[in-house]
Amino acid sequence: MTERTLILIKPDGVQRLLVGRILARYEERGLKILGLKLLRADRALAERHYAVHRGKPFYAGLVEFITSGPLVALAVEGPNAIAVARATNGATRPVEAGPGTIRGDFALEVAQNIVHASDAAETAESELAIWFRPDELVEYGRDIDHWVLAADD
Ligand code: IDP
Ligand code: MG
Repeated sequence: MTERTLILIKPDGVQRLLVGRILARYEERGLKILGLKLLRADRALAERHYAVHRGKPFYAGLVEFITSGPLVALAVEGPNAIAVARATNGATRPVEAGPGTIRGDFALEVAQNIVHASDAAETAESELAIWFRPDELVEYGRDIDHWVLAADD
């Protein structure tokens, strides 16, 4: 099923000059980029995004970290995009993330794990709405769609 999901390259990914290489992984997989921007999240935006984690011991540090510098937000679309993006990112704890995943290749610490991706259809919808206005998402066809998507996708 065609899905859309929200991905963030967190401030550590930007500071470590990994934006291009990380974007390439989603792009080369075939996910279609519908929205893309670099911004510095303020506290209100970070708290909305991480509302589900409020009250957890790592929450304060999480908000501090995600607001500590610019990040890259992207909206992508594709078959099973939610699961595909999370698999591309790898496990939350980098020690458990397999080689070949973004976290498995570039991260060591859970608090500096480089990327975020929505975890379910409902969170993808609400997180996309937090980070992108509807007019910031661009719908378009790609010539390669014929090669990477089934006819009924
Ligand atoms: P996810 O990013 O893989 O969906 P979540 O459980 O939703 O993982 O946690 C959100 C983020 O909070 C993680 O990506 C990670 O950066 C941070 N985090 C999760 N658990 C811990 C922890 O135990 N200590 C510090 N940071 C954590
Ligand atoms: Mg999560």
